[in-house]
Amino acid sequence: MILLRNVVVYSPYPIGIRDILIVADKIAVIDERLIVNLPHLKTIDCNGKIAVPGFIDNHVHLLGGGGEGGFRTRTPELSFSELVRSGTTTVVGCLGTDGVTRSLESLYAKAKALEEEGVSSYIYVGSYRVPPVTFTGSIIKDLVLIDKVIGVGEIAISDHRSSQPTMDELKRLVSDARVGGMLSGKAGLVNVHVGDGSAMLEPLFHLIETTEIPVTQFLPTHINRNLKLLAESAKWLAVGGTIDLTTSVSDLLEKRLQPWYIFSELLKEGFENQITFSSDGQGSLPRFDEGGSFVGLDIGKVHTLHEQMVLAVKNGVPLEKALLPVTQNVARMLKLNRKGLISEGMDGDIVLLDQDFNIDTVIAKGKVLMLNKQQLVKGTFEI
Ligand code: FWO
Ligand code: ZN
Repeated sequence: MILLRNVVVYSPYPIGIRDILIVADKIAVIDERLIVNLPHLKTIDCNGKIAVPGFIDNHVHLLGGGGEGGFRTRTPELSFSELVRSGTTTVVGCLGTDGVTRSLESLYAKAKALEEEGVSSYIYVGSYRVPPVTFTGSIIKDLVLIDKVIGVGEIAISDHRSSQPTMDELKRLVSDARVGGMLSGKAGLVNVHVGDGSAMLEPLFHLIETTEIPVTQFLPTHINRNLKLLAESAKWLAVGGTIDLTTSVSDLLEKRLQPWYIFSELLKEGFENQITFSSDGQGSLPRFDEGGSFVGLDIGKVHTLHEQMVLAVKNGVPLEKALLPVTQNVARMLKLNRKGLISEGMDGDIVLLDQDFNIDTVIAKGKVLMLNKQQLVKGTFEI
């Protein structure tokens, strides 16, 4: 049992200074002044600290990804500590371009390992390609029978590395994801990797126009990869769609493509509930020099999720708004009903930020993983 004393709570909405009692893995009580007299109570004095929901990263290559420049460019797998230090308490794992040397079975085992080590984890089935790789041969069966599976992705469109899926193939895939989601009470979300190709979001518009499938079944990602795609996404927002912005972008990337900046602009137009951030952690990212020439590959970093949220705040976005793309909006898209909110009955996933919004303390499923900037729990084989 953990008692957080005198903490400024952003649920993400500001609810004032509160005491928060966490019992086992849940937030049990939130009140102005709690008198608790129980054995085994761990009290954390939170004076001057801000409690926010643990961050949810909806697109991470848990096993590593890449390989697009040959075997040596396969990227390494994620360590548990990187998640803890990023304040990320819920993660969704995916395969990427490579659905051959990376398997769903390994992805599942990695997600299970991270869960055992202390965070919440889920996975998407599929890779870039259609028909998708699955566990059972069927997206519907995977969603219904395998707890960790909450959707499909990252399915590539408008990209030279995609499988050039036909509209009929995409229709069947999305329909399976939707029905599998309905039958299992999960989101059945389709996470769509959008490349630099000129078709941009065209296949997705076609899908929602020619089927009964709602726009909320999709989460297109990497929307901030170029200005044309970003401009095109205004239409997607206008029909009620949500867009995902990749936070593992170079500092050199121009301001107009930085997630924090896009969010601050779209906030003014009232789209704050239709934007999510994800890190693309451990995925491979092409790197360019100041002149724009390709110089190699970088690796996506999960800590960029928190960084972009903080950049939004430091550039004038209220904290309660800046938190939306990394907490509540993601939980809604993924139908994670006990995540993304500090409220009684929700999972005990809380991050304490210091006055400068640095990560100070991380609690996941009621377990303290980091306290006063000291990491308490490490991955199994980490020193
Ligand atoms: C993006 C992940 C890309 C992998 O287009 O999609 O390559 O499997 O590791 N990364 N293919 C990165 C841009 C958004 C910058 C991936 C990658
Ligand atoms: Zn991608």
